[in-house]
Amino acid sequence: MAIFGDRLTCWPGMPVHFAGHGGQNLGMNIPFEHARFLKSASSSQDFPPDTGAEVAFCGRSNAGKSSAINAICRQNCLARTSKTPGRTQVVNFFNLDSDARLVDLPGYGYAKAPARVQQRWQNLMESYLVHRQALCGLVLSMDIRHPLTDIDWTMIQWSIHYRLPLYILLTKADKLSRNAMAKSLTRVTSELEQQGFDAGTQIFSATKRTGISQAQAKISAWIAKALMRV
Ligand SMILES: Nc1nc2c(ncn2[C@@H]2O[C@H](COP(=O)(O)OP(=O)(O)O)[C@@H](O)[C@H]2O)c(=O)[nH]1
Ligand SMILES: [Mg+2]
Repeated sequence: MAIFGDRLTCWPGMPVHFAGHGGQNLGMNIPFEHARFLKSASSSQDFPPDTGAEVAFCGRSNAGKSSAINAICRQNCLARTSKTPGRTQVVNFFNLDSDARLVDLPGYGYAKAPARVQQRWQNLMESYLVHRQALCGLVLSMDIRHPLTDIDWTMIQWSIHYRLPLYILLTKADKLSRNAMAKSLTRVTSELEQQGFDAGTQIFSATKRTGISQAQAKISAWIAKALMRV
């Protein structure tokens, strides 16, 4: 079984903990730009200790999850991006603070992957999403040109089932005109409403740096809320 050493080529240094910057004091001022790679895990045994608060990014392969993490942290090479769908078979953890992390989950929905690879992906996702106590919110990235595929709906339903707050990024917005962008946002929002799902949705572009502050605000609010409960 090939385990892809995602993002290691980009790693500029050792993981950093920010002394004197405990999660309880994070409030809305999470130092996204200081985010550092913590570790890659190819099985649940390798996950870091299940403490503090984590926000995980999920979505189809190639939807722009890793690019979104980089843009939100205002770094170019924090999470490794790829033009080849489905290469990532690990869960990547990034420290925002000693108590707060972002997590880049492996992508789903790549048709060419052999069944055993897909099964392994599913096991890894389940071992993370079902059991992870620190998980306080799920960010679902969907290409704004192809939103709400069947597997996206599965993730949405799953987030409800496991009571995970969900937030949606409509990524690669730079690929559409303003008008088409607005139409896609309206369509997604109303389809979610019709189906009875209450998930915030926003337009996002890593390339044009659109929607970064809005996404940061959502993530910060989730983390602040989760850490106050601890
Ligand atoms: N035009 C454009 N391309 C993007 C954007 N975000 C990601 N991409 C490209 O989409 C591909 C997949 O991105 P990546 O972040 O690796 O997707 P992931 O598989 O979901 O992590 C890469 O070639 C990125 O350069 C964006 O906002 N605009
Ligand atoms: Mg990725």
